Amino acid sequence: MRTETPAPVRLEDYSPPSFRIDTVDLDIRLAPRATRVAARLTIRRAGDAPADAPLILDGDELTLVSLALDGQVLAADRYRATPSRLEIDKLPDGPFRLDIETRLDPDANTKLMGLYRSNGTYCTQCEAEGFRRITYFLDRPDCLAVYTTRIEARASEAPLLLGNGNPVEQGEVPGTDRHYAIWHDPHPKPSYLFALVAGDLACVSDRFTTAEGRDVALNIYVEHGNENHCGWAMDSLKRSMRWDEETFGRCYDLDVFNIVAVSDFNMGAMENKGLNIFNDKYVLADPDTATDQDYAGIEAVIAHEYFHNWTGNRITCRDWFQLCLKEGLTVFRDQEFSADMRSRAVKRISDVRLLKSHQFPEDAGPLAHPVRPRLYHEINNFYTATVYEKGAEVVRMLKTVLGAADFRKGMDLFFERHDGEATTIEAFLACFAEASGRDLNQFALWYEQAGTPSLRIDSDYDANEQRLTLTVVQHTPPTPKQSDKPALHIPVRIGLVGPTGAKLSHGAVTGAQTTGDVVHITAPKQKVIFHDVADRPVPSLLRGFSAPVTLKSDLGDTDLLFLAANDADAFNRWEALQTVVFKTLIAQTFAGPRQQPLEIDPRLTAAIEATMTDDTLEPAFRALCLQLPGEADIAREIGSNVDPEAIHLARSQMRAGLATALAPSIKRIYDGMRETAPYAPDAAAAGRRALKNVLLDYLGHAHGGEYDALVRQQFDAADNMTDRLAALTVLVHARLPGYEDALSAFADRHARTPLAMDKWFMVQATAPREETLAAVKTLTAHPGFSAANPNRVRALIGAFASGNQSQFNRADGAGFDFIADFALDLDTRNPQAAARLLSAFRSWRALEPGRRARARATLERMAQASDLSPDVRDIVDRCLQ
Ligand code: B3K
Ligand code: ZN
Repeated sequence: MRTETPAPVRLEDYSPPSFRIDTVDLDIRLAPRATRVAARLTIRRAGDAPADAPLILDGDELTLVSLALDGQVLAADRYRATPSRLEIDKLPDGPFRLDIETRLDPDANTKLMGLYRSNGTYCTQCEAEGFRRITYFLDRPDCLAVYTTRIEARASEAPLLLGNGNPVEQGEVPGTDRHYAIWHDPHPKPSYLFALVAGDLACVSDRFTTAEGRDVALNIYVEHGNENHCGWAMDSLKRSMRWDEETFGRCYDLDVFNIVAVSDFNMGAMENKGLNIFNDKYVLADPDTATDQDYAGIEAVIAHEYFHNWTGNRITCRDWFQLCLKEGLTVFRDQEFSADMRSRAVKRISDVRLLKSHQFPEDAGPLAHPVRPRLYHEINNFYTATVYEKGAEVVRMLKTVLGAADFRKGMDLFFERHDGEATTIEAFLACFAEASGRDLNQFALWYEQAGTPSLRIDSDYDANEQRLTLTVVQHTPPTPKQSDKPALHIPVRIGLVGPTGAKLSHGAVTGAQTTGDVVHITAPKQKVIFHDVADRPVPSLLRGFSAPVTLKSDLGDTDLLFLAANDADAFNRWEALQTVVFKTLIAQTFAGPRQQPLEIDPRLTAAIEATMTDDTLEPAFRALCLQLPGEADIAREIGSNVDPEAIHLARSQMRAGLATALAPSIKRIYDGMRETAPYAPDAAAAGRRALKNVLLDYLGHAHGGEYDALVRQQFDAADNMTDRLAALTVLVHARLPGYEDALSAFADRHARTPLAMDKWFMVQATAPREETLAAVKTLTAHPGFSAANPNRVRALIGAFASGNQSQFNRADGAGFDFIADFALDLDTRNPQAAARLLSAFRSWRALEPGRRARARATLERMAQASDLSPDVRDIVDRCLQ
């Protein structure tokens, strides 16, 4: 019997709360199985609320111990309490004081929401709706209160007691083995930003003086023994703090900033006010256990959470539909930070790759939703690539539309006008409209319409008239609950490249508004004319990926390869080459396995070789150009009737073909990228390793096995995880001689470092081979694996489901069944993690009929299961809709 689907929450039903909670005083007495939470709330009725409206507080699996109003115990007939709700009638207008005592069992909390223990450390996660698992509350983001938190625990069990804000007092509890600390956060905040940590942790400290002259203590807390692995995170934090001052004029606003790394955490990190809690994956790094990608990830996530202090915390969301107000904007800010710290072009290409591989498939499948959704069943399922990554693209477009100066004016106005408030996308956009004097009504549709718009651009050059005419057609495909969609305001950056490869100038542009090189496309179909163009140009369209659309143009391979070699816009050089590579891969996929060896257009091979050997280009950029699109990317471009096995074969053949054809130059560049200096995580050194390792992947897959020993040699000699893991991946995925020994050697070396062992699980789970499913099943019994730890689940099970297209989508359906069964079991303990795992099914409708039928059967089987969590129910139902 299937479980009931609860009623959805709708944006149009928003109404402000009937009561205000001004202050929250918490007294939390920690014990592993019986924690006691005494909450004292100062409440008053909202000015416009009806006098007889009851107070309805949210709860989730709570046990009420006692309840008092203004110091008087409340009679049982004055309230109704269930684990999920506390309702009190006949309350005065106030202000009045409510004392609520609840009892919790942190050890039994396997959902990792609310208060729980990770490796003996008490910690919390309250976003989105976890505070209601600690005490009854108006657990909604528009209820802002000032919090004071007293935390008490056994001194031996938890010598460290951390809360939000600034420390006020600490001491012993006389006559007991317990101690306490009091924290006060002067900034009103919503309950989702509440946090506490208590445990026995090591601390790494530093200081930062803000531009306003505030001296801030910075602390990073980690498990004992990890103190030496926090240097990069601390460095990233200080750089983030300075950058936000310089770029957005935003200073930190408390005397302490604490970061705690825990090993059991459902996501990357959490921006709780003054007390950020992190998945240890985004804090701990040393060259032996973390890759360059990990270093970059730490820098980005530390920055992201820090930037939330202004975009999210000081200005928060009115309701959860406005999630992109804080997430899209903060992702945009962290992307800009990383671009300034590293190479802007490389960062942009990496971000667009991520957007296309994660967000585009989401937008094209049954889980598609607008950047600002209008309806949800389970808010935790809306922390998506659409809200985060597409949300960031919309903010970037806003900057492109307005120009940097007006964008900054709009941001300043937003900070000035809404500081201390819980607000909306409309209020955000109004600041930019006002600061720039522009009408943003059409632009606002980006927040409302789901689906990736397609843009078709055909060009026609008239030599007599010296005119280039671009015919631009836009269309946004239908998505669940949205069929017809009006035209969007799409900013398209365009440059004209002349026959020599140099910029070609032009006169007036008619048929569209322009600002600088940005052409504003606003109608379903537009003819844009560039006048006074002296030579036939090759148009470089959508430079820098100025809008999140799928672009199709009439540029042929000759023009694309010309752009790949000459475009002044690095993003478009990469994109042009990718477009030709995609065409080859797709043609090969449809040609079928018999066409072997694959015919690669010699002009493409030459272009790839030219990029690889051009040492005027950054190595990191060359690495990105050489990396073939992933199998899921090829599937996305094909769009329907996808055969993942054929895609895998086509991609393997192309890699082997290029490797064999270019082996001597690949080997020469590989040798040139070998490092003699000790490991450093900076962008330049990481770029050289990236190029070297993409070349190693080619060599390891060249016909004839000539380079097998080289791969093994790199594995044995590596003095850092980036090089070691790259070599291990080639050894295992290509099944080169000695791959099993290499796996054992890796496991021996890293057995005591779970984050390094995650890479060992991941390499095996992503091997594109028939045997992988059985291997993954066996690995679930490995002592280093634990289904209770989200990082382990992601490394083994998540990597198989989302990172191994040919094996998850096996023709016999066994991949689907394995993931479904694993998720159903996980759902009984950690619904959020289970729901996230099931997002691997988001593209099932695009599969060829046989696999599609298997996927449907598996989803239908899940839908029939009883006792599904709301999280999993929501994903399964939407996948099937
Ligand atoms: N705001 C958190 C994410 C919370 C997810 C809740 N299911 C981390 C971040 O985006 O910075
Ligand atoms: Zn965020």
